[in-house]
Amino acid sequence: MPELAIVTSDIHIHSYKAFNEGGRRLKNGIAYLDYVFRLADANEIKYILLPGDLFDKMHIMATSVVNAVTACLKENFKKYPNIIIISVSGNHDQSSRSLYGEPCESALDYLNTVFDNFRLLDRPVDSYITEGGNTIIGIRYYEHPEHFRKVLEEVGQTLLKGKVHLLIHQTIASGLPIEDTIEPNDPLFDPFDFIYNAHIHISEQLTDKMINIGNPQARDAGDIGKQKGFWIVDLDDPQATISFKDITDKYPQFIHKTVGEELTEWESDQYIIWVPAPVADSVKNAELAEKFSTSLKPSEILTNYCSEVLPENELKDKLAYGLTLLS
Ligand SMILES: [Mn+2]
Repeated sequence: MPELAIVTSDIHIHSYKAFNEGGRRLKNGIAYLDYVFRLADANEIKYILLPGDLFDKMHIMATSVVNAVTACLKENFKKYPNIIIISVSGNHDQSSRSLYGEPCESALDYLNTVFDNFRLLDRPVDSYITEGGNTIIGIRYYEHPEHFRKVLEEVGQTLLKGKVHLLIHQTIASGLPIEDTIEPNDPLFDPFDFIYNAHIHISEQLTDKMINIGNPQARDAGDIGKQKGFWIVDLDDPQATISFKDITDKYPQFIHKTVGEELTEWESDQYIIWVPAPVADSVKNAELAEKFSTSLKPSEILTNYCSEVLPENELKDKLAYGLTLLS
């Protein structure tokens, strides 16, 4: 029997004020949690690995969010008593600074306290041994790269059983103009069989044994054009089995629409960012904008272009030749 796990992170459940018609932002976050449990149960998957940012607002949590997440987990753990969530805290779960050698307050602490099947591995000594004898170990989000490296080095020196799976929450392969915490192929990762990194909202396989998990639902305009989903892995053979499940279309996506444009049925269910219609700054520009609008056919744009730039005696021949190139 393979020992399967779902790997998901950065759900960022919150009662966002924007794009929140009918309270749908919080509802969608809870719907995703429910979906993960159902999927796990239907596929005999025992473990849900969730390295952080279950929540979004860590300092003052909305009552509606605390209540909804607690009720959702209570119901699902009761319905599916074999399923276990294994987690570490992300920066969005933490309400105090996360520094080396100091405790850190996390919103996930209460879930760890309330639910036997919610295991928080914020202290690396809390490693979890699966039924099949594999080890799950975690490092919570650390604010400073050197603090993270220190803990990573310590964890790597402990003797661990079976395949060793490391859950982390750091800036790795971000592609952003900020300094990453660590390189994916750093030798400090050598002691681990597979590394699952949260925090970056782009799903990507970084090396043979490391992924950026990515977020399962669009959270903001930064998610436009990016695949959203989660991963499934066999803990006995992670490198050969890790696979991404694309659910981009399952929940609303952010889309741009021009003010005044009509919405299709699909569009009306999305998170719509309305952008102003382009305004021409003179009559001449308005005419040009109309002649070269992207809503025109290529042949129309070419005809308008040739009429604009060619002397009259050359127009007919050159335009005719140009049109043959388009077909
Ligand atoms: Mn994060």
